[in-house]
Amino acid sequence: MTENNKVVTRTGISLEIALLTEFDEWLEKKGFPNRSEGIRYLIREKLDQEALLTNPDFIVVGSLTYVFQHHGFDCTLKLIEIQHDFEELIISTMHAHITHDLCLETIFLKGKQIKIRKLAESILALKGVLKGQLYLAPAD
Ligand code: NI
Repeated sequence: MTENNKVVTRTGISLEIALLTEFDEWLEKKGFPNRSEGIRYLIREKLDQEALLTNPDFIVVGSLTYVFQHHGFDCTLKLIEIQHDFEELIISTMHAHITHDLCLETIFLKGKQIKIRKLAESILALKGVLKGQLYLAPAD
């Protein structure tokens, strides 16, 4: 952390009353103690998101969670094959049998975002994978 990360400065912003009211309601709902914390959070989120979207080599951590049918489509075998193809990105995998037909799996990931997105696309496009979601965050 550089010295600049510790220095706090004040700034003022102008907002329409309606937008500020909406923002205050959001802060209340989310449990932020004050506007500064909420604004800091939103700026950080937006900057991280931009960095994620614009730099393919950005190192991220994340998880891919999906529900799949283990019967038919060779889904289980294909999932294992794909996971081995991308083994350098995978920290661990958790599997739960949620019904007789359905499984829930979460893969914990770390690596270049472009590669992780490719892995996620390969898995979510598989026949038998019913739904899924990728979550990414900066690694540092
Ligand atoms: Ni299962």
